[in-house]
Amino acid sequence: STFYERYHSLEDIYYWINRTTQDNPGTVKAILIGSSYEKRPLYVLKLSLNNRPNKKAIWIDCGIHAREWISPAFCLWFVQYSLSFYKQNQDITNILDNMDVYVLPVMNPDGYKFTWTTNRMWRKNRSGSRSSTCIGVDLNRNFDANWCTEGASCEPCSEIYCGAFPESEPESQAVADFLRRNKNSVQLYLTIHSYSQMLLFPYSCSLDEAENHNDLLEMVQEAAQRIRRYYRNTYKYGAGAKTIYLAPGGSDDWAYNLGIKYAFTFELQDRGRYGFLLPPSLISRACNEALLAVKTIALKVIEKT
Ligand code: 0X9
Ligand code: ZN
Repeated sequence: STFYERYHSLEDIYYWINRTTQDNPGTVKAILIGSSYEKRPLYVLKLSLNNRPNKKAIWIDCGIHAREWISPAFCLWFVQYSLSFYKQNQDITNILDNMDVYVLPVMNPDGYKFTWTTNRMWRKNRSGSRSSTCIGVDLNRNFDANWCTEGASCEPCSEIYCGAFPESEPESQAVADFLRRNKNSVQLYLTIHSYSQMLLFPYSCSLDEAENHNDLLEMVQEAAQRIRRYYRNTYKYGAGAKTIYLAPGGSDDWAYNLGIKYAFTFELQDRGRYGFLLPPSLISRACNEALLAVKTIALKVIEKT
């Protein structure tokens, strides 16, 4: 199997980030956007495949939840695919001619490291709190979108602990700060999770309908249709709260409210057979399906804007 068909330790991923920037000096840059609770660097790769000025951008983050290993694997896959198939594949060429892409391969490095060394099923980050001996905040409950209402917990021992206040965690704050600084260029926000095979869009923090609900629905419907056609696999799709559950404080809803009107959460393979323990032999299938969804949605954003 190739490098991209295996899961990688955090050290390997940092090494890969370094190698990828060195090998692609004109097109890939690493941007340090902050550091984790345990002081690990948070690097975003900026892919800029041609020098057209004033380009819009796509943001993709992976690894918010530590145990969802297919997610960082997808970010690596996406970068490799973009660099290899620019000028080879029409869809990715069209996308990269019109948009830069910011890729955060591991938003929660401390948690990811912990799943490799100590507890494979860890979800949250690794921050300590004054009030409890329990460790970790759910970074996808820590954003400022109906923060800590129904669907999150204010109990530090909970798997869906929202933290002491919105953006209390250095990881969520780094991402939020970066997106605030770049909100005029970023038009499409994507966050990659697993598992359950779903393509979700706002809102998850309330039962309200997003103002462009029909646009968003049409985009994920088309993506799911193409996955069914090309890979014979089924993805559910819809607004988060009605498709999966009410879950406030998520990054997608927050980015949407910031003004990034195309915001999506992808839940990759599988539907529960292996769950978070998706075997390496299924990485390529899972990533190709997600890639098809990214392409479908990105092309539609370019068409609409
Ligand atoms: O609960 C979550 O954070 C996500 N599911 S997961 O199994 N990967 O934990 C779903 C997130 C959907 N979006 C929001 N809740 N904003
Ligand atoms: Zn997740």
